[in-house]
Amino acid sequence: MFTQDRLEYQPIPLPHRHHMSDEEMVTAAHDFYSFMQRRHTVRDYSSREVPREIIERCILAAGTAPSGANHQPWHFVAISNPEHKHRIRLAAEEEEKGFYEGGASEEWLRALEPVGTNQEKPHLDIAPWLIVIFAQRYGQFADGQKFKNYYVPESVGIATGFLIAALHHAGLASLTHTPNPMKFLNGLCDRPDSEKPVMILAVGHPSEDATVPSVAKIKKPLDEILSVRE
Ligand code: IYR
Repeated sequence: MFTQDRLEYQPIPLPHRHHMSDEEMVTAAHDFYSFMQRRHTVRDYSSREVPREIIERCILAAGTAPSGANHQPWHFVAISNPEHKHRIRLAAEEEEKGFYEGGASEEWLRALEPVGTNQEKPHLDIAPWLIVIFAQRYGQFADGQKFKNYYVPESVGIATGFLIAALHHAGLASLTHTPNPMKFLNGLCDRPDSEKPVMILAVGHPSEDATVPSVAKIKKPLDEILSVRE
């Protein structure tokens, strides 16, 4: 919803079409699966810088995601400024301390054991970019008038998935980080209260000695995640 003027339904010819045989599509599906299998959630980053243009293009790719009524209820804040990143780290670690030292249930902490997380979040300093993702419950016209957004968590989830895949395609690693609670991000990112912080995506290149938890590579087999009725 970009304008207060009433937008009308106006069909246009489908702008792009695939022209692939079934064989080509099978190959493409296999190739994409292999490509996505090579994506790893990375917690250890090198200090190698990442040009802003790559981040901007990946955000544009995320912005192509489908959304409720095409309202695109998301906002991304990309931060490379070291002081700004450090402020986020300090605030996130403060929240995480509360989480790991009593806020989280025993069951939750047990679930996180094989992932190996704790309250230390050095990636928030070291990763060259932090992308903070906000969900907009309401949109706002230039004059301040509000309008409702629809299917907001679904829409932002899809856009975030696109973003993670776009970053991987561009040769970058990322980490979905969700400090608990996250409201401090509104203040630190200068975003209105009507927006809900969804996650911080740390983005960069893995360090030489980067590791991943072995459990992260155990993915459910097809027969567990798919039922087919033919
Ligand atoms: N926010 C905490 C805890 C955490 C929770 C889940 I669910 C994870 O998959 C990973 C971590 C942290 O970032 O450490």
